[in-house]
Amino acid sequence: MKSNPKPKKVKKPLTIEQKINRRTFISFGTFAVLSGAAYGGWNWLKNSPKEMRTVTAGAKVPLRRALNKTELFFRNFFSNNNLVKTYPKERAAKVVRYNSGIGLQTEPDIESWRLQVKKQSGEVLNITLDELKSLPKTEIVFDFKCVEGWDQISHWGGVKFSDFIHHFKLDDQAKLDYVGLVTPDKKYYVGLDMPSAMHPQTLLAYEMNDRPLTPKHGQPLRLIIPVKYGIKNLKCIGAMSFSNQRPPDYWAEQGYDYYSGL
Ligand SMILES: Nc1nc2c(c(=O)[nH]1)N[C@H]1C(S)=C(S)[C@@H](COP(=O)(O)O)O[C@H]1N2
Ligand SMILES: [Mo]
Repeated sequence: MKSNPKPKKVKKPLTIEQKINRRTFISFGTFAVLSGAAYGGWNWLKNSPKEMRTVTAGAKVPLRRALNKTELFFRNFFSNNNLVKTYPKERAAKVVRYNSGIGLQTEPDIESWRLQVKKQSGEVLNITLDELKSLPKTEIVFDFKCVEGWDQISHWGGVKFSDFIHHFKLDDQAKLDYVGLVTPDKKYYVGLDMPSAMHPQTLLAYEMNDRPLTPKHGQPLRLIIPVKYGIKNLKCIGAMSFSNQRPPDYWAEQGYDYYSGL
């Protein structure tokens, strides 16, 4: 005998109201889950330890890790001698912007000024401006960029940093990881990774627009490092040192990126 088939459950179509309720539930559910994830992520970052206090301001360790990855990417990008764009001289600004003069309060006496080069061994070279000027002069016209948001095409002349290294037999020093530069009064200082310092467009500049540097722009000698932001282009160099540790850096101590590459 045929048994009576169980009556099939018939799904009643949802009413409009039920549909809306269901959608609302799903939206809020999704929102809640994502918010939870975001909060969790933020909390994770908040509770992550701070990096060891060194020459850079204390960032959370995961953030520093991300910054270092970014830095590595740019290092690789520039290490194969990619050149910064250059311009014809006519494009260079006649009135060059002046920005910030930390360490420039006392004008150095050009006659007695020496570039102090401190080798890791402790040996110190005292180099005169004339000695630097006797080396081949390299000029560059490029777009100088400040982190504060302005840029300007400017024209500089001086000794290529790598020529300077070879001439003064500092090649062993250039095998170290960093160069440190400081003003004579030690109030402004920067640290540079060696590949950027040895980049073919990096200059120890003593001229701007074919004339000796003015006090405001770093007389008698300044750094011009086109692969980096203005903050690294130290005006009025007093001393230079070499090391495998990051030299102190004025703006990195304030939390700016140590590398500050473009
Ligand atoms: N000694 C010294 N060098 C310095 C600075 C400074 O304050 N002191 N400021 C830097 C910054 S932030 C910029 S943008 C450039 C500006 O160079 P300029 O004044 O020749 O345009 O110099 C850099 N070199
Ligand atoms: Mo700057």
